[in-house]
Amino acid sequence: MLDKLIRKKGGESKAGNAEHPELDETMIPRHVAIIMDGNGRWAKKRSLPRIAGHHEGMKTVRKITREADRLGIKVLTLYAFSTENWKRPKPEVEFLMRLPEEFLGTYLPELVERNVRVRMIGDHAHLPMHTRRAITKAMEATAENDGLILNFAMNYGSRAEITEAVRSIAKAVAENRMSAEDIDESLITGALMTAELPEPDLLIRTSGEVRLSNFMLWQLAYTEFWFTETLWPDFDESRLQEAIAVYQARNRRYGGVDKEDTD
Ligand code: V07
Repeated sequence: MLDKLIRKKGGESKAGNAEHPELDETMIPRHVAIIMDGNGRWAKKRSLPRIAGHHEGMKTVRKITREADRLGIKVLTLYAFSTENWKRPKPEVEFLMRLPEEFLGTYLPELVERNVRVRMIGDHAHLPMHTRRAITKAMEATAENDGLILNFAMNYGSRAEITEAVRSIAKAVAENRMSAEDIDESLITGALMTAELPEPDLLIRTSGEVRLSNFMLWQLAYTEFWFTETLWPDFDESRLQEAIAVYQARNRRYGGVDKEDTD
């Protein structure tokens, strides 16, 4: 009852929460992470080459970034390229590696104007030079922005990330800069590439696959998961709103009780 009274009234339908006017603006997830799956399948259904699906998926990135910002989400992490994706046919990998340039060539002015900060997690050292250059330019151009953080996971693998964190901590111990007894969870959290970000509140995976595929394994320990059959190029504002509505309904059920302490 009380949550109904607290919920803000009006302004929503015009702003665009058309299909989910019940969204509670006081309970928007801070950090939403998305595994953007189903681009190849979207293309196949239309007898188009896989790269056409990737290109269409890029347009969805713009749409969902705008909607995330409008809803007041603070961090949007998008799994754009995994360490496994190098196994794909070379022409497809080359096309994918051009997408950051195309995306930023088109939308960087808009991101700057909207106060969005572009970041990335993953191994940038082994990306093609042209890809790295485009992403670095965007990170520099938006470094002072304090609005939505648009965090691309590029050449990212969670086990590699954790391995690197363990290596850096082991080095500090070996060099007597710290002792093994000082190692705790917060130290490990701080050694990951997401050190400056809050943990994801909500993970979305599109296209009906129900796996983590080496994505943010440490960071997702307490995250709510939401899966949809919708293919990424078909994902839109109303699907994001639906995911958040489900997230809010789940969280509301705990009403003050620690989520991890219910049975
Ligand atoms: C990619 C489009 C979305 C669906 C998933 C696969 C294809 C945007 C970027 C991007 C990355 C970094 C950046 C700016 C934009 C991107 C790749 C693939 C590799 F700084 N979309 N997108 N990168 N797809």
